[in-house]
Amino acid sequence: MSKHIEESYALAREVYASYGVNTEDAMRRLASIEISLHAWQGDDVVGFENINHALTGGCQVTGNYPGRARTADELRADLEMALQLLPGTMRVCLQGHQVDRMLPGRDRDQFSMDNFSAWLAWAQEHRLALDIAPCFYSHPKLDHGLSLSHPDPAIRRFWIDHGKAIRRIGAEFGRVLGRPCVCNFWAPDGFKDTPADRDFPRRRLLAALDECFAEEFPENELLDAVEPKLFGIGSESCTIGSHDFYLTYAARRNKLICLDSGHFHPTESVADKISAICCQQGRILLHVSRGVRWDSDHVIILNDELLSIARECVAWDYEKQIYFCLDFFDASINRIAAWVIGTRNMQKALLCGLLEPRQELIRLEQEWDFSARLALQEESKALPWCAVWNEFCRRAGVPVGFDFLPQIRAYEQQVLSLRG
Ligand code: RNT
Ligand code: ZN
Repeated sequence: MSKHIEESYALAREVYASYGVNTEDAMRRLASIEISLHAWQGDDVVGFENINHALTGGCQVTGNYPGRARTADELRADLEMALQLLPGTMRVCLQGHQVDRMLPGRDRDQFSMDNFSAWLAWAQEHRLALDIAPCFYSHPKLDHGLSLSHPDPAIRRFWIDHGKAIRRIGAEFGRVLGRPCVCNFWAPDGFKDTPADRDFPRRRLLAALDECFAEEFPENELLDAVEPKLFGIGSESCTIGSHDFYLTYAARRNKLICLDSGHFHPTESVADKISAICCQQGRILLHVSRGVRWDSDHVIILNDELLSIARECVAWDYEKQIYFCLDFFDASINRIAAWVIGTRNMQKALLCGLLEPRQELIRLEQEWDFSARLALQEESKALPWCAVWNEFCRRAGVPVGFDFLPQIRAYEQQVLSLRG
C-alpha cells in the first residue's frame, strides 16, 4: 500500500511540475498552516458547568449519537483520538463554558485559570496551542435574547465581566504555551421582530466591547476577534453584531474580524471577502462551517465553497494573516468522525489551493485570454491532488484515505459506547 502511495506521488509530482507547481513546497506550506480544532463538536456545545443550561442563542445541535463527552476529561480523550488521525499542525479551541472544574459560588463572570488549569496542563503535555471564546449564550443571564447589549446595566456587567475573564484566561494560555491565543467574541444579541430602536443596543454593545477589551495584552499572548452574523434563530429581524457593525469595529480597534461561512446570505461569497480584508492589512479569523439552508453548522465537505475559501487563503500568501478555526457540530454521527472528516476536508481544500497552477492562470489572465483561463481552471480540477494528499498523510504518519475509520470504530466500541 505504502509503495503505491509513493509511486503515485512520484507521478503526480511530475504532472504538477509540468504545470509549474512544486508539490514539495505545497506540502511544506500545508504542514505549516495551523488549524484550530473546535472542542465544542465533542460535547454538543453543552459545556461542563454541570448546570445543564439549555442551548440558547440560536445555535442548535441535532442528533443523539451515543458518546457525547460529558466531562472535560472525556473531551480531552476524544480530542486526543481525533488528533492522532490528523496530519499537519493542530491547535484546540475552547468555548468559555468548557471549564474543567466549577468552583463553588463562581459563575461565568468570575471564571479564572482555576477553572481551566487542567486544559493548560494538557495543552503543555501535548504541545498544543489553545484558543478560546467567551460563551454569551446558554445561560439565564441571556435575557430577551440580549447579553452585552442588554439595557439592564447589571446584566451587561455580568457579560462584560465574563468577556474580560475569558480574555485573561486566553492571555495566560498564550503566555504559558508560547503561542498567541485567539479569543473570539460572538454574542447572539438580536431581535426576532422589527425593533423600534436598532441604534441604542448597538451603542451599548460598542461600549461593552470597549470595556471588555480595555485591558491590554501583548499580541504574542492574545489576539482578539469579533464575529458577526447576518441573522439567527430568534434574531431574524435584527442582529446587533451585524457584519457592518463588526467589520467597522475590527478596523477601528485593530481586532481580527471572524468570518463564519454560515453567517452570510447563501449567495454571498466568503472567499471573495478574504483579499478585500487582507489587502488592507486586516487579519481574519475563519470559522469554517457549512450551512444547509441556514447556519446549520453541518460538517464541512469538499465542496466548491470550501475549495474557493481555501484557495483565496493561500493564493496570495495570506495564510499567515488568517487564523483557521472550524465551527461545525453534528450529533447525528460519531463526533470524532465528524472532527476528522471535516478537518481533513479543510486540509484537502488548502492543498488543492496550494497545487493550483497559479502562475500559468495569472499569465493567461494578463494576456486577456479568458478562454484559456477557464479551460485551465477546469482542467486543473482533475489533476492528481489526491496522490499528494495521500503522500502528505503517509509522511505525517496518519492513516491514508478511508483507513482512519477503523480506529474510530474501535474507540467507539471501547470508549464511546460505554458512556450513558
Ligand atoms: C454562532 C457562531 C459561534 C458558535 C460557537 C459555538 O452562530 O458561529 O461561533 O458556533 O459559539
Ligand atoms: Zn462561528
